[in-house]
Amino acid sequence: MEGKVMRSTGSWYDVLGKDNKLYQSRLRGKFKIQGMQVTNPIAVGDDVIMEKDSEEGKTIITEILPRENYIIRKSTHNQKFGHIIAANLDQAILLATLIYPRTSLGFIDRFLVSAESFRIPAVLVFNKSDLLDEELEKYREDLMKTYEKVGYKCLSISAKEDKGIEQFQELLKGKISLLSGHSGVGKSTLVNKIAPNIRQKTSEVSDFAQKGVHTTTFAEMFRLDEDTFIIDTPGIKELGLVDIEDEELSHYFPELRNLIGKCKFYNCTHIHEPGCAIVDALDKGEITMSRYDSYLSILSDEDNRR
Ligand SMILES: Nc1nc2c(ncn2[C@@H]2O[C@H](COP(=O)(O)OP(=O)(O)O)[C@@H](O)[C@H]2O)c(=O)[nH]1
Ligand SMILES: [Mg+2]
Ligand SMILES: [Zn+2]
Repeated sequence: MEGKVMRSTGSWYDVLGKDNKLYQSRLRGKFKIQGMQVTNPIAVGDDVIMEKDSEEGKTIITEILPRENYIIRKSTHNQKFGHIIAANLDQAILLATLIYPRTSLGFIDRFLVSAESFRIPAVLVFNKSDLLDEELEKYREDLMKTYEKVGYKCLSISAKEDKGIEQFQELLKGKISLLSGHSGVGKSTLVNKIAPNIRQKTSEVSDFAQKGVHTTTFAEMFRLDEDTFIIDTPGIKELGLVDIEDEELSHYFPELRNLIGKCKFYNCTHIHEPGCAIVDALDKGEITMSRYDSYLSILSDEDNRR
């Protein structure tokens, strides 16, 4: 029978069968995925084939179906190995806030670059609209325009005051979505609102201000209705930029990608070369400065690309 991995606890997996039943499953013997060195052979979101185990209600996973995409991070223990966070995503949603806490544009752009590199459509959802004064509201509108122009879907909501929740649910409908964002932006509050049966612990603002608190928790997928799933990744602060070469980076900014063939030099880094189409567009105001700043910042920051 075919099923979808909802949760992993190391050696056991919760797999939702095509019969709508949840099975506790484990892998048969050694399981090797070709061409990849990973610490976990199976991740949340994987579609698998399983057989009945001798024990009632338990199954054995015999096969992983090909992945459409996946998010992988370098293992914290062994840099040679990757850890797959989730597979087969329809979209990656970044929940951001402009205040309390403030999500930086650099962080947003890194998230978008990651999603591009994994070939997963990204969506920006700005929460806590109830906290914005007129000036911040205007700033939020400008930001949304910037990102929409580049091609990202954006939404403004207030999980607390029930604003934009229907649009958010519309966004999720029929899809598998990863929900990401800094601690404190309201992920749990939002999930509780749209799926009260899941019930997530929300933290007070003072809790997330503590730095250096390291929590390792597994990604988990929740079913919101028949064909709508949301993946929560507690403890995962950012998707991470894995193995992106300098020359590749501009490909992961859609507005830069469009101009790449137009620079005078084929190996243009878009920093100081004459006849650079990207710097030209920047001068003309066709590219937003903060986006270009993020490009330069990621380029100069080796550590953030592993
Ligand atoms: N004012 C306001 N506060 C919110 C909103 N959404 C969540 N919060 C608060 O932000 C804090 C952190 O929320 P939580 O859901 O735990 O964030 P998480 O760390 O992303 O899961 C809690 O005190 C929530 O009540 C919102 O839309 N407006
Ligand atoms: Mg939370
Ligand atoms: Zn250039």
